[in-house]
Amino acid sequence: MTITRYVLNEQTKHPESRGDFTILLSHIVLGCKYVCSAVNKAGLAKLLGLAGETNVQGEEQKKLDVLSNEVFVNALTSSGRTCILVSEEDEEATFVEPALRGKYCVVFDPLDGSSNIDCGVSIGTIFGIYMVKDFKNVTLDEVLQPGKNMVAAGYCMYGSSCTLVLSAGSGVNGFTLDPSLGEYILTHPDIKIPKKGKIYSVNEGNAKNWDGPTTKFVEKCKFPTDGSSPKSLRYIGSMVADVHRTLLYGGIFMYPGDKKSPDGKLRVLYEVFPMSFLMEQAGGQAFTGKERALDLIPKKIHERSPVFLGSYDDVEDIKALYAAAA
Ligand code: AHM
Ligand code: MG
Repeated sequence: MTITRYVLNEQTKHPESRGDFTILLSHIVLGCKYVCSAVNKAGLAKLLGLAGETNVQGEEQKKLDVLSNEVFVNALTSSGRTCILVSEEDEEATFVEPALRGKYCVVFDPLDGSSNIDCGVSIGTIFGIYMVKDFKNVTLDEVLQPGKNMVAAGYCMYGSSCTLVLSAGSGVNGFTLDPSLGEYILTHPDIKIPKKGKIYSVNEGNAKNWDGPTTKFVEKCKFPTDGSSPKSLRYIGSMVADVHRTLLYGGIFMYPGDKKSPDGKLRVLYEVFPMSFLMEQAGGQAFTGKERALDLIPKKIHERSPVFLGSYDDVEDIKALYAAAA
């Protein structure tokens, strides 16, 4: 089952559908294949290292970040199915020129985990898709919407294999690129996250500045008082890889706020929302420390939020600690 056949099959379940989503997705898939090939060749093609530019968060851009952003902006605009694009790498949203406009807004991080590029650790692309009513008269408000309004979300992980995980609002499916065919094949149908996990994933180097509930939660992971075994710690520092492992093996991934960065690090629109959408679709939960992550209403396109996401029971535990501290 290739991703193309899978999406076409899904389309037949919606007789009113005119194939716009299928076309949009095929352009996203093309972008993922292109970036996958670039990532694989990066060491050889001298794509590693700095591009000499700084992005909107003041971070140095790598050549691969710049390339991936160009690839996705081109793939999405040329699909003729998008009207607004928000990329982590671009300070302003891109309003697609009127002749090429369609009904979808795409928010994306073209290459997440950039600190891992030069040492060959897994990195990925994250995307979320909103649908607008009137694409001829769009405003930025169309993307400043809660994540629960997304119609689809996904990521592609450039790791030991190239894996695309997608949800269009009815479950989560994983596809692996067969390099000999150049096609994504359905390898992980209907992914469900285990109800409880044995792994926690967080940058513990920030522990000094954590709040009470996060500190207590991690303490409980290491020194459980209910007779259960301690959890294992796994932290790659690439959200796509850390979330992918969490989705398949269960457990919890967290990027909490702390005294230095009360809003944490991860960006709401193109990191927190798509991953929270996938988690909920797989039977897990995503929480900000205050509310369900998908209920957040972003005020700015590059807004950040703390996030705790993963297995249902593990997220329940952190929610209980925040409720007790409130
Ligand atoms: P980036 O978008 O600049 O790559 O930053 C996002 C990444 C995530 O992939 C990852 O979860 C996080 O930053 C790791 O941050 P830290 O190095 O602070 O642990
Ligand atoms: Mg990122």
